[in-house]
Amino acid sequence: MSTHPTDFRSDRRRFLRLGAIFSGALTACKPTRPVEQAEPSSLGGPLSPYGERSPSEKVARLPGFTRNPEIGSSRTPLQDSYGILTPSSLHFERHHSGVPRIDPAAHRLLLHGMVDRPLMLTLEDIHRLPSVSRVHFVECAGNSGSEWGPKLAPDAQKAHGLASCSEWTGVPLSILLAEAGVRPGASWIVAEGADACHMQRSVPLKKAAGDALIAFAQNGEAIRPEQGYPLRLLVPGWEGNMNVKWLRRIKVVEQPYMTKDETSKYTDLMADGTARQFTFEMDAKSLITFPSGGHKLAGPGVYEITGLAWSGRGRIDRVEVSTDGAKTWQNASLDEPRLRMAFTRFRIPWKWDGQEASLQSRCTDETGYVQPSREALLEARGPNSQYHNNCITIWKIAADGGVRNV
Ligand SMILES: Nc1nc2c(c(=O)[nH]1)N[C@H]1C(S)=C(S)[C@@H](COP(=O)(O)O)O[C@H]1N2
Ligand SMILES: [Mo]
Repeated sequence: MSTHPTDFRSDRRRFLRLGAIFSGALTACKPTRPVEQAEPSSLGGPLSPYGERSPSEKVARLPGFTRNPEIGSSRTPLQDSYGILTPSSLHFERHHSGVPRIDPAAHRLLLHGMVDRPLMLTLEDIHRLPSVSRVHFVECAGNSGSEWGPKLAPDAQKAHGLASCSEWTGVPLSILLAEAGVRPGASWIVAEGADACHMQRSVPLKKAAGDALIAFAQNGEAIRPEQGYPLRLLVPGWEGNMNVKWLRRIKVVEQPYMTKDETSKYTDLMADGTARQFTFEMDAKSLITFPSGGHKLAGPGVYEITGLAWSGRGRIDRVEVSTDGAKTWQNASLDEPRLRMAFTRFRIPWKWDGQEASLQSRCTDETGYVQPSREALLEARGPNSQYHNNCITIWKIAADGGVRNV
């Protein structure tokens, strides 16, 4: 088995020459006419105060719930994504008690506990403080849970859609902590949401005073209600649950509070029956988004394999792709910018010969951590785990072009 990735650039040149096969088809096309156009010269639609996508576009989140539609999660259609940003309208959702309707004028953020000067802040106060914008993924610890088996989810959305990536704008929590004056002996914070479940999570003070943000904007506008309007805690690279939405309170404390959202229900149960107390960081993961489960290749020929990679520990340094069942691997090209704790888009050209094929990607982050195979992950973690699955996904291409998760 060769693990030497070959240089993809020579392949790329071959690939572009193959573009010639499309040229006949292109010249044969008729010029486009707008749909339902009465006369070629009639005016188009009016101006609008808030934009909407083309009515021809149907890509959507996939809601899943057991009893009430307020409590559950909806998944991002990763297989239909372009680039690294998730449109806010397609950002996955995970709500424990529905989306609260919050009046921004009445909302307050309380910062108290082991501090010299407790703060009670309005949104106006928060907007006056220095802020930053950063691109980060949010991923639920339960994402890719189906990949533990035995029944694998059929497509990228169902398997991995509890992950999305946005540009978040907010005030570094470090600024508020410095303003309040953290007392000696404090080493954690507890963050609390204003939804009915009052989601509470303990975060080590080092992370809270490090890169955590009190975010009020997402992709250039106010955070969507589903994502925590008007404020959410953003804990870059750490499990989704810690990114407390509808944030109303931060208490500086001396130890983790072991809240209801931190019980054994949310831990990783190991093979020997012991559980990891906390698993904060999301391990490096990658998946091919095209072609992926549910897609159907039109026929033999040239395709661009593309996908997403991310790591809770920093930047993605490398993504390798195998199209022959992990016998050989090639380095994919990585779109810039490659941001820390953010989606990175990878691409590699591929010529499908019409035979059965097995496609997979494997990423390495800047710490040198390499994404494991399913066998390696199961060996390390045992059969009891539900959370924090980051194993390699294998898409099987059938001779008829159909794509399955195997
Ligand atoms: N207040 C509050 N915060 C919350 C939750 C919640 O139910 N209530 N869900 C958590 C979970 S489990 C996840 S995975 C993320 C999901 O964030 P999103 O809905 O913006 O994708 O929010 C977290 N923050
Ligand atoms: Mo979650």
